[in-house]
Amino acid sequence: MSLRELHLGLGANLDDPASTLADAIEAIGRVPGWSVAAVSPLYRTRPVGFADQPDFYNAAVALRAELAEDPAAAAVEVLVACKRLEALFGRVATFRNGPRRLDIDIIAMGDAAVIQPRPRGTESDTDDRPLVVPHPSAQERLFVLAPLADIAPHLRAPGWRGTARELRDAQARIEGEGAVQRLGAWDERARRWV
Ligand code: PH2
Ligand code: MG
Ligand code: MG
Repeated sequence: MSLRELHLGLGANLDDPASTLADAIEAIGRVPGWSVAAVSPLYRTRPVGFADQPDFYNAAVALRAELAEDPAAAAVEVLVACKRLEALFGRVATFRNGPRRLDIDIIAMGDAAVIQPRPRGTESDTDDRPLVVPHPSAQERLFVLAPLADIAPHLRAPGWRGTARELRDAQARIEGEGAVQRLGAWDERARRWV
């Protein structure tokens, strides 16, 4: 086992997304061996990939997680935990980029770079893409980069063209400032965004 830095992206756009995400962060912190190091502000974001659905709420969290020594095994462990939490929060399979109660994605896992078939039962909703860490689309998604840059501005995951802050600034110019809107900061005591 080894202690790894882990950055997760959270998204939701059904029912009460802000409550779901706050409760999900609580649950993430209760995964054995994981501890939450930082929680980003909450953002309301324009849907990417499939426009005709409610706005998303997005956030990012930084964790220290006790995980397998082998990076691929560690990534699979994280994936399994994230999928279990998504199911616990009532996620049902729809279609790629479609609406969901809770999505938890691995954005980056320290200096690990992994491409690994997904274990049975954790395949994505509609296709059989492998598990890829760092997340293959993170660099092109302001809804990932904006909250991430708030908690990890200097993070530069393997293969990235720049730091989280540089990528966010570049992507904000592409998507336009209206693509994401910061709603509030995480209040550690209230365990909510305020
Ligand atoms: N997640 C997607 C597809 N599109 N758009 C926004 N704004 N936020 C998301 O979290 C999101 C999305 C697939 O996971
Ligand atoms: Mg996602
Ligand atoms: Mg996902």
